[in-house]
This record gives sequence, C-alpha cells and structure tokens, in this order.
Amino acid sequence: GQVFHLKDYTPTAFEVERIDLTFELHPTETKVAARSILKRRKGAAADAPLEFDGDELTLDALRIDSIDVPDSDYDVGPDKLTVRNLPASDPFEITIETTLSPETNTQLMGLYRSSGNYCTQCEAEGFRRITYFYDRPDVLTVYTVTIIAPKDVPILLSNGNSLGTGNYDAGRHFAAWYDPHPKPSYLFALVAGDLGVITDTFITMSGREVELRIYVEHGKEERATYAMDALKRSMKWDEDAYGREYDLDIFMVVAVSDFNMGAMENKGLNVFNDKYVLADPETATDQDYANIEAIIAHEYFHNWTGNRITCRDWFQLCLKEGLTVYRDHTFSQDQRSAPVKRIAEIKTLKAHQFPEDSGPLAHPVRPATYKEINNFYTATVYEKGSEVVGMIRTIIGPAKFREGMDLYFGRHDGQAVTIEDYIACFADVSGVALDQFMLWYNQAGTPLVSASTTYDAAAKTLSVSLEQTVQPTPGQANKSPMHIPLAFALIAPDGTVTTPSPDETGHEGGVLELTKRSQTFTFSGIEERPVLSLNRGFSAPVNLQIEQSAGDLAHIARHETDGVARWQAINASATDLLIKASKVARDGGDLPSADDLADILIAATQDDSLEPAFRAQVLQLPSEADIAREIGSNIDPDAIHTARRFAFDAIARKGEALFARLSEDLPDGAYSPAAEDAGKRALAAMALSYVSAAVDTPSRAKAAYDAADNMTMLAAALQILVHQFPDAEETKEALADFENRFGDNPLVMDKWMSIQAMAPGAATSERVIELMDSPHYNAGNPNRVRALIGAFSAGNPTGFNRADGQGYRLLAKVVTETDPKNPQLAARLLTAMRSWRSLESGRQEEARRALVAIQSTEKLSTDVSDIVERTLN
Ligand code: DPP
Ligand code: ZN
Repeated sequence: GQVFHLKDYTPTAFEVERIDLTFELHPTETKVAARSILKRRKGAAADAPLEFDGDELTLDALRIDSIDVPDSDYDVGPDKLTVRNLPASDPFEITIETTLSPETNTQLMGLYRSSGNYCTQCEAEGFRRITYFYDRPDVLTVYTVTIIAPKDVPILLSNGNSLGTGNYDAGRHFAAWYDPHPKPSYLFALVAGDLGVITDTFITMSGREVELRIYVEHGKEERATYAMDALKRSMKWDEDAYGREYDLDIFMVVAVSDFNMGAMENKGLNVFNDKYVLADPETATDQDYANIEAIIAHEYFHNWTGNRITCRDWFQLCLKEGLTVYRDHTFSQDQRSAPVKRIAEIKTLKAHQFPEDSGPLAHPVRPATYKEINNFYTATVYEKGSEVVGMIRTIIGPAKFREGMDLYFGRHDGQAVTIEDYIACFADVSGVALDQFMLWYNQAGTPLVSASTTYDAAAKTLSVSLEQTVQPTPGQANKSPMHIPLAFALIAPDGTVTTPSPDETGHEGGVLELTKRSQTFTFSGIEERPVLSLNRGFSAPVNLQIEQSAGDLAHIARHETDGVARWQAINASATDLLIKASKVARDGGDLPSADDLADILIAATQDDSLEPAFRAQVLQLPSEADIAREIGSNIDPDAIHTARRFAFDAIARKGEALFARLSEDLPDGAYSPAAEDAGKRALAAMALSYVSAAVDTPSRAKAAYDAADNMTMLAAALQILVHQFPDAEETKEALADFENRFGDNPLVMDKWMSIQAMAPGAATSERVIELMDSPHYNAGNPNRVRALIGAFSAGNPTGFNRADGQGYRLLAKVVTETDPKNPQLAARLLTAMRSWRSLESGRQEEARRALVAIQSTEKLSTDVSDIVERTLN
C-alpha cells in the first residue's frame, strides 16, 4: 500500500471559500449534493487540475458553474476525482452529486446508521465517503448544510447555528444549519433520527447565553444529566483556566450506540459513544462517571485546541490530541483529587503507552510516516503527547506556560498549524531554547534514566549522576540525548523534605534538567546523607533505574510531602518484590516473603490522614501486565500470576482485620458520584478483595453483592467472586442474578462480559467462546466486541497467553471476521499482540503462527495489514 511522509507536505492547488451541502436522507439511497466555491491558491499553476479524495463513492453528476463537465475533462474512480481545464477566472462553483447507502455502511466511517438513526464520523478520512472533496485538515471552509428527510425522522442536526426548519415536498421536512467558523472536513457532522433530549443553558464569560442540548434514545434522558453537569463545568473551567469562551449559540451532544471511538469533537455537534454519556447509580460505576466527565471535557476542550486551531496534516495529530488530553487531565485533577488522578494517569501511561513504545508498533509522538492514519490514534499520540505538554510546563514554569498558550490562541486562531508553530510560542514567551526538546515529538522510545547518588560527609555535598539511553525503535536505530526535566526532592534522615537548586546552573527549585547523555549535579551544604526522590510526580515519561535500598524507598514512602511521589516509592517497592518473586516462581524455589511490603501497605492504609482514594491506589498491587513489562523478556505469564497471587494472599492475611473493617466502611446517604464518596467505595472494594482472599471464602463478596445498592459495589463484588472463586455456587448465583436484572441493558452487560473475560486462567478462553454465542454479544457493535474480545486479549495475561495458543487463535479469528465489516475495530483489537516478542519461546511461536495466519488472509484492509506487518517485523 501507499506510504505517506511528513516531508511530502504540499498545499492544495485550490482554496475552498465555502461549501453548501444538501442531504436527502434515505436508508440505502441518500442523495448528497455538494456545491463548493473554489479559488486558485496564490502560486498554484494556472493549469493545475482539481484533485478531490473519495472512498467507495459513485458520482451521479458533476457541474462547474451549473454546466455539466464534459467527460474528457475529468477522471473519476471510487477514491479519486480529477478535473482539468478549469475556468481561467475564479472563484467558480463546482457541484458534485453522490448517492450513499448509510444502512450498509458497517465501517462506521462517513454517514451510517446506528439503532435506526443517521449519524456521521468523519475523522480522520470519513468525509470522503460522503462526497468528493479535499478531505484533509488544512482545507478550512464555511459550511451550510440542508437536511431533508421524511417526518418520521424528526430531529435533523448539523454543525453551527440553526438557520431554520420547514416543510418540504411529499410529506418531508428540512432543517438548515450554518457554521460561521471555517473548519476542516473531519469536523463536519450530521445526525438525524427520533431522539430524546435534555436541555440547559450556559452564560459565557462575556454574558452570552448558549443553549445546551444532549440527545439520547427516548427514555434515557434522565441518564444524561451527569454529562450535562460535566459539560457546564467544562465550559466554566476553560474560561477560568485558559480564558477560552464558547463561540456558537448552541452546543449539542448526541449519544449513539455504534461508535468506533470514545467520542468526536465535531464543531458544535459532538457525537459520543453512549457509554460516555449515559449514567445512573444503578447502571454506572464511579469509573464510568469519571470517564464521562473526562471525555465530555476532552471533546469540549477541542473546540479551541483542535477546532479553532487545527492540524496542518495528520502527522500533527498530537498537536490537538496530546494538548487536549493534557487539558482534560488537569481539568479532572481540579475537579477531583489531583494526586489520585495523577496516579491513575501514570498507571494508564505505563500500561498502554510504555509497551507500545518498547515494541514493534513504537512510533514518535509525531510520526514521520504512516500507511493508515486510523492506526495512529494511539497511546503515544494521546498520552505521551499529553506528558510532553506537561514537560513544557515543568521546564518554563506555570506562568510562562499560560502565556505561551495565550500566544498560541492569539497567533494561530483560524489556522491549521504544526508542532513547530506550537513550540515556537513557548520558546518566544520564555526565551528558553526548545530545539532539543523537539526530540520528544520526533524520537520514539521510552528513555531509560539511570541515577546514582554519592554523599561526601566531609565536604557536605551530594552528587547526583544521571545517564540517559533510548533503545532503538522501528526506523530509528540511533537516538540522540533528550531534554528531560526530572522533578526531585531530597529527604533528610529526620524526614525533612527540601527542593534545592543544584550548584550547576539549572532549574530553580527541585527540577534537574538532563540534556546530555550523562551529567552530574552537585548540591552543597547538605548536612547528612539524604534520600533522593526522583522523577517526582512523574515529571518525565521515562523508565528510572536507581540504586535504592528497600530502606530508602520506605523512607520516601513515609516522608514525601508529594502524594504522587509517595505512591511512586511504594509502587517501586512492590514492583521490586514482584519481579523477584516472578523469577522464583519461574525457576522454582521458595517465594520471597511479602511481609515488609505488607507492612508498608498496611501502614499507608491505616493512615487516616490520607484520603481513601489514595489508600485504594496504594493497595492496588502492580498488575500482571505491569510486572511483565518490567521484566521485559522471556515472559511466563503463569509464573507472574503465581507470584502476584502469593504476595496478595500474604498481604491479605497480615491485614485481615483492617481489611474486614474497611470493606464495610461505605459512604452514608444517597449515592453520589463525587470524588470523596467514590474514593471510599474504591477503598472498600479493594479491602473486600483482600479480606475475601484472607478468609478464602466467597461469602463476604456474595454478601456485599447482595447488599449493593449501586453498580460500583455490585460490579466490584461480582468481579471478586468471578476472579477469586470461579467455581463457587455463590458466583454462579451472582452471575445469573446480574444477567436477570440487566439483561436488557447492553452497556451493563458489557461489564458482565468483561469481568468474565478477564478471569485469570486457561479456562477463560472457552468461556469467551461460549459468550460469543450469547444474546449479549454482537459482533457488529464495537462496544460489545471490545467488552468481550478486547477485555480478554488486552486484560487477561494468563487467559489470553494460554500456552497452547488458543487465545491467539481466537483473536485471529475475530480479527479476520471483523476486518471486512469494520477494519478500524479489527486493527485496534489486533494491537493486543504487540508485545508477543517479549514472551517465552513457546508462546512466541504460537503468537507468530496466529499473526502469520492473519497476514495470509485474503483482502485484508490497509488497517489490519499495516498492524500485522509492523507487528511481525
Ligand atoms: N474523537 C477523538 C478524540 O477526541 C478523535 N479526535 O480524541
Ligand atoms: Zn481528542
């Protein structure tokens, strides 16, 4: 297939002054007329042809200034329209008519149907499935949209402000929309159907009233109220934190049940996966509420970072995504507990981005080439992209960061820009050179920073020696040293925490800026040997190798004033032990005692000065996948499971009384999704899992299941039953009860499927195969497929990596069956194989066979062939 290169960027020959779209909706024969006003770009050749993108399109009519274009003047195919001999004088008008079949569009890109409603998804390249156009983010224009439909399709929506509605011919009606803000085609949206709605208003900082609407399936309106609340808080926060005001008269969100992504930031008309809109206490967990808050915020924040200022080309995807993730992270930190939220971000980054960065799918935050852009909506672009923005703030400081953002909004509003344009704003306001920093965008791989300290008691100096290396990644054999800001603190023997500046010129207050391959920083006037707490708050997304004794880690865990750093030290202790134990479990011998780790965890859990949500994070041992990642090669997932379970049980027995008490310490009063109550539930659920292991009977979890009056505790109890007591009668009863109560709610049954799919052990793959035949599974719906197959392959190390390869074969079957219908979904599922080379040799061979079987399937999509080829390379 074709390879696209960043270096090949060239602007289009024509600019589009505006586009008028008319849709006559029909399930299998929707008529689209697109009239665009075109003007030659300055400097374009006078005879330059017009080259529009298409994808599976059929052309019905082509006119220029109302006259049919003669056959000799154009070439057309499903994926391209080329027109020559264009009028010498511009602007001129081109009209293109196409016919679409939304009903049979199973890719969920372009115009399709979901539960009988019409909706669109155009990012990245879906608009070209609607009409021939410059389907690329640097062509911005003003859209007017007219939607004509039968009256049994009452709601007709598009971007911008309403121009009105009225009757049309033959019992049909219409609605017209005008979006005054020039936008690229990927932000176009249309929604039509019979939908319920909740409405509200927001008064902006300059006093304008904005109408807010959230559309959902009839009968689900009540479940959208939390999303509405989150939307209003997001609008307010963007005004307070960045001075950004909303810019249309109306802001709409529509929830649809068939959606490849989480949600989409179309101008004024966000389309959401219903999983990230609908919530009530009976059906949604605290995590669901937090996700809704974060994604509503994320898509709303795109209005400025993405829509008003967009990307020049898709290589710059992180320009909008990394930055917008950074903005939604800080929003959630402000709305909830900042350290607890930050810990969750670190866990997510390490669980999803670190393995990507160390395997065959590694790519820079801004890739230089791609075959299929859909495959670059990755943890690297999003999560590492967000960390990179955070590092700019650490390097230049919060005030200059805000100044740089203001400059960015002022300088580039209405433009399609590059990462260089973005970074220049921060260099300009701060005077700090950020050239070396650009490597974070251009160089893939997680840097490894090795650190050692030397204390000289006579001279009263502490030296910190740092060394960085970045492993080769596909296409990048040699790496240059990066600009790495490492926040730190020194902790004296008496527990005093200081954040001094090193003697070398460097950052004020508690940040070491590592820019060379190796560098030593010295601190003078240090009276006694301190312990170094390095990469505090995870200021840089690096792997840290630091010679630190268990005693030093315990010292940090006890005295750090920064909650995140405290957690980092505890997590490092747990990881060290679990790596050791996994090796013993693999090679035979007595597993190392988890007593010291248990003491640390129990001490933190008993500390009532710490918020419950933080204590829940502390109690959560590194996952099997975390341990595997840290071990890095020759992985035996079963040995890791054995080692982790051994430590878990030991901690459970040692803290049994404490866990028994905490497992019943639930918030009083009616359910509230607010962070404080959610934190209490998280701690109770964590304690319940430990005490259940200590007593080794399902009775407590079953009692908690029976007593639960909200989905958070119900799902937590069910998970303990299924994962710890798979064969118990209580577990069977709970599973059946759950199915009975929620069998008609697919989003809730997704949890029921995921919990079972993630049950550790070899038997699970058979259960997954059974569930694929159950009425709750639907191979055509992305949420169902991800809940069962995605959870199994990405969230069940022992089950998926079954030694006989059955898990891999199952995934291969689903991928090849899904690919013809929905290549984006199939390719995403397949990324679960990305770490196959780090497995022990037997599993590697099974995994390789499954990958080769996929590769040799006929007519693979570019999405799946791109992933399978890179994975095998
Ligand atoms: N809708 C996806 C997101 O917001 C892609 N833009 O991240
Ligand atoms: Zn986004």
